[in-house]
Parts: sequence; structure tokens; C-alpha cells
Amino acid sequence: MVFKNYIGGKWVDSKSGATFESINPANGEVIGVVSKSDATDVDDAVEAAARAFPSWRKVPAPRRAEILFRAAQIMLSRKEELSLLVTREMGKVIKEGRGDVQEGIDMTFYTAGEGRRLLGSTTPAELPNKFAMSVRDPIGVVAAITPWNFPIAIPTWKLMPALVAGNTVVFKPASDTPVLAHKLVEILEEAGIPGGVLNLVLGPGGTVGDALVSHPKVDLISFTGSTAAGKGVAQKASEQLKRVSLEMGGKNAIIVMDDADLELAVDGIIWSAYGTTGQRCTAASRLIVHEAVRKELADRLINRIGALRLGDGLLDTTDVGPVVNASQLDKIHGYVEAGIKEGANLLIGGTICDEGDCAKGFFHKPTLFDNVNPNMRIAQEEIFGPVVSMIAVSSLDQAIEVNNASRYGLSSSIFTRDINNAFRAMRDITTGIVYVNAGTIGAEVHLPFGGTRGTGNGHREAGQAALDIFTEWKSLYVDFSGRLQRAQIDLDS
Ligand code: UN1
Repeated sequence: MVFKNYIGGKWVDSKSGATFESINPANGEVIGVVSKSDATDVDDAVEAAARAFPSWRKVPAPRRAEILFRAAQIMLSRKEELSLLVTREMGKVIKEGRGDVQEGIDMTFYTAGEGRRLLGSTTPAELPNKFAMSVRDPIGVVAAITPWNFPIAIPTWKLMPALVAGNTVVFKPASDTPVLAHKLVEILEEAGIPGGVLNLVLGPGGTVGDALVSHPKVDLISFTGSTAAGKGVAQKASEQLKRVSLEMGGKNAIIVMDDADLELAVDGIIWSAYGTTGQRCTAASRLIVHEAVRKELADRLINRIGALRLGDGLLDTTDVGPVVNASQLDKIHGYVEAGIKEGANLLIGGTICDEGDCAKGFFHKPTLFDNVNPNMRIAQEEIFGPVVSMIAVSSLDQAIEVNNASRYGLSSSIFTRDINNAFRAMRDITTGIVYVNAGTIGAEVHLPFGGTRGTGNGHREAGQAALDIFTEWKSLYVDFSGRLQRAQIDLDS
């Protein structure tokens, strides 16, 4: 069986008939043979979405939302099956596979509720016998380009708000997780999404993604992925003045103050840095530590890191799963080598693991560096793997300064028992998400998600903020005076 594209309400092979394989990163198992699409398939999908838009935008939003409610119910009833597939296709350990699916369920239910809100505003008009209000309009055809690290959750962040708001969608998932994308679209089909409203095109970013971004009938691109790819999207899309929302890298830090509960901080660090094998854009990859507790914290971390068990995420005994593919493994290890070359002190880890439980997959040992200078590459660039850099500071001000001196600005955390430190940090940290006494990961679906600086381009996903991406404001003035009334001119009317 080949996992196919979904275009105009039908499952279809790529026009060229080409296919590729989706591989389990823990052991090389083939998860599925998948259609490999090109620009001609993209064209079909975009045309189908464009044809479906005029009628979908007129379906009352509460009716559109009913499809989402049903989809969320189906996801819930199939949670375990989907979670196992998340672990097999992407590699994260099974409890996190379940979290990924749960986040998708939460987002789908939450967004379905928007079908009965999608609030605009009414406001007095400045002239008599005149009514003023603003409403949210859908934008048109949305290209949803999604990454492999949250193969269920992140697609729901884009598909669900786009659909509830009345847009039609062409969904292009990462080539590492196409089978999960196929499952999600199957679920929406079963829930009753009309043909053409949601289309799926499977294949590589270089061809499928590029063709989508430059297609004249795509009105909005919602992209989550690497900074390099996101820049490419923004540049190409700007030629046609398309709407673009970008969610890209992070270089998130955990600040540990000298008054912190160190055991709690260690828990938060292990979870945020090595959970998902460091492959979250919210993952902690810098520790900014008060020098008074640095030695103690390092010792405790080394103990805990040394006990982490690598292996297949389906096994209950596994703490850290594989990284997603060979090129990510190379990239991560390249950063470890760069760190050593730049003079950072490798405390633990630092190697690729290719024996025992790791023999058949792509594994990197959880790694911790000390004596990291904030300007080193390992302290500045996103690694997207289980590699953490510890930077010593001597005050809260210095910690915040180091935290903010990054080209990225997604998530930060501070461990402190001092209420004044906590509030100063909340005020002065300049990332889009700040945690107090918790790690950097685990954002909830009803709050805005996104970052400052190079993490994004000013948008926020999730929560009601997502609606600002997937709708445009339309201001409506209704004059019922029966005569011409000129705003700003007829002041005495
Ligand atoms: C991501 O890594 O792109 O906050 C998303 C978190 C998750 C989402 C991460 N809820 O860690």
C-alpha cells in the first residue's frame, strides 16, 4: 500500500508515480511507502483548494466547527494507535508520543469552540444613525508547512484554526513524518470535511514546499521549521506579497539562581533538555547558572544524565529516543565537535551511540558542556538535539542579559525561590514564553505560542492569537441616516 496525496476529496498517487519511504529512526523499519509529489501535484491541490473556498467560507462557522469536534472525538478514540505511530515514525518516547496526540486533541477541541466565537467587535460610529463593527474574514488558500518533531500537534495548530475560520488548506507535512499526516487527514475526512477544503501533498520541501510558496493561488503560508527554510519561505512569498507566518528556531535557556530549589531545577533541566531528545523548538539548550550553585548543579546533572537510558521509544525502559534521521545526527555531533574546538568543557556525553540498544538507529548521547562562553557557537546556534551548554553568571541582571542576547526568542525559564527575582525576570526577559520554576517546554494550547527576534515574524500560534494569522479584519460601516454623512467633515450633523 502507498500512502497517497489527498486532493479534491480523493486519495491519489503522485502524478509521476514516484514514491519514498518513511523510516523508523530507532531501527530502520519501513513505516510506509509514500507518494513523492512535485509541482504538478501541488498545482492540482491548490486548484482544488481554490475551487472549494467560495462555498466553504459561506458555511456557518459553528457548522465548520462540528467537523472539528468530530475529528477531536475520533483522535481521542484512536489516541493509543496514533501515539504508537508517533513513536515509530518520529522516534519520541511513547509517553511523549501520547502527549503529542493529546496536544492535537486539545487544540482541535479548543479551536472547534471558536466556531461559536470568532469574535469581532462593535463600536460606536462618530456620526449619528450610523453603525460600525469589525468582523474576521478568512484569507483564502492556506499552505500549512509543518515539521517532523510534533507530527500530530503542530499540524492541528495550523489546520484547525485555518479551517474553522473558513479558509481552505493545502497541507505539506515534513518528509520524515508523512504517514502521521496521512492519518490526520483520514480523520478529518471521516469527520466530514468536504472535498477540496483540505488537501494533502506529500514530498520534499525543496520541490513541494517551494511550489506551494510560489503558487499564485496560495494566499497565506503558515510555516514551522528551520530558520534557513523559513527565511527562504519569507523571501519567495514576499515577491507576491503573500501573508506569511513563521515559527522557527529557539535557543532557550534555563536560569538557575543561587536561591533555587536545585532538585526541582535538575528535574526541569532533564525534562526540557533531553526530553524529545532535545528536538523541540522550546527545548532548553543553555543553562545560565549562578556561580554559587554551578558545581553542585553540574554534579547532580552528571548523575542524572549518566542514568538516562537510550533506545527505542516504544520500550518503557527508554528515557531518550533516537534523533530523527542521519543528517540531524551529523549536525548535532558537528556541534559537539565545534564546542570542544572552541574550548568548552565536555562534562558528559559527547558521542554518537551506535551499539547495544542504539545499534540500528540514529542516537546521540545526552551531552553537557560547562565553561561555555555566551559567544560560542554552541551557545548561540540552534542544535535541535540533546546538547546543553552551561554558562556561569554572578547576578540576576547578568543572567537576564545573557538570556536575552540571542538571535532567537522563544522560551525561557527561571528557577528561583525569591518572588522579587521571579517578577523581575518575568518583566525583563524578552522571549515569547517565560516559565517560573518549570522547564522551557510544555506550552498549553490556549495561550499564544511563538517567539521574538529570529524565532518568528511577529505572529503567535495557538489560543485566540492564531485567529490573527488565519483571518483578516474587515471593518463594516452601515449608514442608516438616508443622507450623505462625511466622516471627519460633517462634525455638527
Ligand atoms: C515545537 O517544538 O515546535 O511547548 C513545539 C512545547 C510543546 C510544543 C513544542 N507544547 O514544548
